Amino acid sequence: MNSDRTRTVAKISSSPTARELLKQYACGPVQLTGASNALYERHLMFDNVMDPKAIGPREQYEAAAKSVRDVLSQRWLLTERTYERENAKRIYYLSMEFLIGRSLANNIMNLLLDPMVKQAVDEKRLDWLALLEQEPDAGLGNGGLGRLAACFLDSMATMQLPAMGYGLRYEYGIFRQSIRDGWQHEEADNWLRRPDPWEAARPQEQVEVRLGCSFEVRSGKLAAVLGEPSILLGIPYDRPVVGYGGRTINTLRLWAAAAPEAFDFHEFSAGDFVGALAERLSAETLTRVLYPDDSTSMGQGLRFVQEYFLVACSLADLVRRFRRNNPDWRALPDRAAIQFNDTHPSLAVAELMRILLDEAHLGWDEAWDLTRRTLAYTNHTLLPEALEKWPLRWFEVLLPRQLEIILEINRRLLDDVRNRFPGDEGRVERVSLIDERGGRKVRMANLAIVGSHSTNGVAAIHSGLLRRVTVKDLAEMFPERFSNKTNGVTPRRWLLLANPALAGIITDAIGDRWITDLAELEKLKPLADDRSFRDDIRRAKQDAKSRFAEWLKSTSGVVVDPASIFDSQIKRIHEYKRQLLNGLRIVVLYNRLRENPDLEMAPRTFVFAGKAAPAYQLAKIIIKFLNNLADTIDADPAVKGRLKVVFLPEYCVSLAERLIPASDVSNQISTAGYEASGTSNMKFMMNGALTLGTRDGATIEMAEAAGEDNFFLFGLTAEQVAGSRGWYSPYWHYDNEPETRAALDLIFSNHFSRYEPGIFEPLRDVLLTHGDHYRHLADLTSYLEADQRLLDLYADPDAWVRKVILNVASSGRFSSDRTIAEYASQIWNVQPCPVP
Ligand code: 26Q
Repeated sequence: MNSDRTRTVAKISSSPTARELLKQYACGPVQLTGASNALYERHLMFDNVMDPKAIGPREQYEAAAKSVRDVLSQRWLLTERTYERENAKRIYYLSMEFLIGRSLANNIMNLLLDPMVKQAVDEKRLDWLALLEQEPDAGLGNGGLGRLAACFLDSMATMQLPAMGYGLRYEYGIFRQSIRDGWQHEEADNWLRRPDPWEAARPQEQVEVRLGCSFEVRSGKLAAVLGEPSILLGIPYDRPVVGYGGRTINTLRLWAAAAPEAFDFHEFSAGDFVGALAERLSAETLTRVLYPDDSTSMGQGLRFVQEYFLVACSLADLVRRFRRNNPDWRALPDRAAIQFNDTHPSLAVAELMRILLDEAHLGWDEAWDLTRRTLAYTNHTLLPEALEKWPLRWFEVLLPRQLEIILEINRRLLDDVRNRFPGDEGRVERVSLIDERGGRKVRMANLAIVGSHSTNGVAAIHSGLLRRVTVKDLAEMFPERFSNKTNGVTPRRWLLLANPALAGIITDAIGDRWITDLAELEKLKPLADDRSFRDDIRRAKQDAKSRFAEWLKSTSGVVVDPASIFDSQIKRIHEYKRQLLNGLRIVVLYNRLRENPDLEMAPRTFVFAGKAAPAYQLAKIIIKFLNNLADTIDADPAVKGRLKVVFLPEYCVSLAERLIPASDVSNQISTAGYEASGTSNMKFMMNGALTLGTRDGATIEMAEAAGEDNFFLFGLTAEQVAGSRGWYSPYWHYDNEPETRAALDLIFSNHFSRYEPGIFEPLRDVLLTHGDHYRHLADLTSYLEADQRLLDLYADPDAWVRKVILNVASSGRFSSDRTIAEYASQIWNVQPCPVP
């Protein structure tokens, strides 16, 4: 087992004995019962569960996970019983994505079981790291939005909030990425091939979902059969969400689709055995696979059905729970706060109205009031082309009743607009829930804003732009509904678990309260002037870099120099995130070294990782470009040992946990105004990387917190980007900036595509011919200047580590605990409900 981590956590948990710890997990004050004692005996760190000599690492992993699951199971039940008994107001977090990653080490840490596990691992001489590697990442998300949902679950459980996550149990998560000849290839992520010890099926709590049509699979595509209403089953699979300290264990409930009967006996007796089974098959297709974030090419019908399925299952489930203790429907907003993670679950506006009208038999006004007071919406994107719109036709076929309700909501809304702004038909057209241009479509963001009491953005700049630009007219009508909730990340996974060495140093210096109150990190500020503390921090970073280099070599054969600067950019590949700008920076540095071999420049390793949506051709070319850049630089003796570029395949939560602690520099270089928040920026800051970034998303607030002197900001502001739309020409930069021109000429001379001439011509289109929409060339020079300032600082190791410490010390605000505290008090009006 990782000895660093053991040391840290043993200290943090003030070393309660193993038996004391286990008592806590046997229900509350009750003594260990006979049954739990037996469990304790049987599973006390997998005693009889395995003979390490006889079984392989996968079996060892399963045994360890099952032991941990047994330890938490009573506490899990008690948490639910407590909420039920207290009739507590609950948070329901609805999300199409939960990017969880691995659970074993995280659950052990949050349960404070490390000392016991370490003991067992030592006694049994287990290869703990190999065992941990057996767990597949639960990759049920694309990126930031899905990972945010997972961080929020951790914070809500840690803060003892009565919360439940609702999502879909995809059989295949985000595709797995491999790189061949520099190109991305996608493979299926069959993460449930082996049984998952963290999930508990609850078939007795299944729900029915009614649809206005039936489906068949025709040549691999789902086709609606009109006029034949059908029923699907939602089967819940629950996963424990362990709060830090192990007192609260909340639930993430994921729905799997199934057909109502194993066979349709009617058809069976008529001899159509295969037809009956095929129906079952098509029902299960629904939750088969996560849609890759392909914000620009929407319009897949199956995704629409998935979204409704999540909404229908979750509302049926939570309404049933509400009705058990609440005879009066009017108490709904006092018992439930439902948060939408983007518009993906916003069909819930219509579905909740349907339940209140048709099942509770309330009048429209009362149903509308309850619906709005229960629901809240978080927006994660400003790109107009990424705002969800679904064809009206699909509603007619699949959800006719919900469509009727949406049209009635719209009729009342537009009446209101015409009353308040007489004669302003332009405004009527803009706020309408229906986009009448082209085929009629329902605007899901408008539906979510109108049908809820709260709309928030995820960083100050983003919330401002949302209000002032993207949905200006709605914000003018309902100003009190709009607010900002700047994102955060959980310091348990992203610091304590991912970086035990740094976590240990921090705890030695200021105690362990930072784990649940990250603002405590402020206390590190004076230590920036403490020589021995600076040495400790430097050593921790150096060790993390060496560990990463060893891991990389042993898993891929790639060799990086831990004495070089590790400069990372890891995120989905997208034009607005500007991996291309980073690539251009590297080409300029490469040219400088080729032209002037004596140039003094600290050795650098540039690391990229990220997936491109399978249909996003240009993003795939960017990946190819970065890989060719890496190969060309490797093969060029002129820069050997000075520049190294690495593209790591299969970016995922587990890779981020390895790479972030080892990074010196974090690149957050989106075109200003386009990145809603960013969250990896926060993880890097907590782990002692310095940020090279644009004034975008939460990076702006990070720089404010750390002081701009301790940050490396560059580039156009969002206002300047917007203001340049009329007149900007990338050719000006090409014509007037020699380094920019030389970099582009080198790319277009096929220097990086010697054997594949012309493959990077699409980059010429993007950067020059088509006007450089994302302003790469406009920001390249100031990027290089900021980069130089960073290199100058690196030359003074003391000054560098000072800034590192000030950054870590200023990162407290970016804990998801702070974010959740704001949602809880300002949107949800919920209080903690401690489990005794
Ligand atoms: C929509 C319809 C059909 C298919 C896919 C989608 C889809 C799926 C995922 C659309 C968008 C997403 C994901 C968006 C996302 O991750 N946004 C990021 O959210 C983070 C958390 O708030 C922010 O930090 C990032 O800035 C933002 O890009």
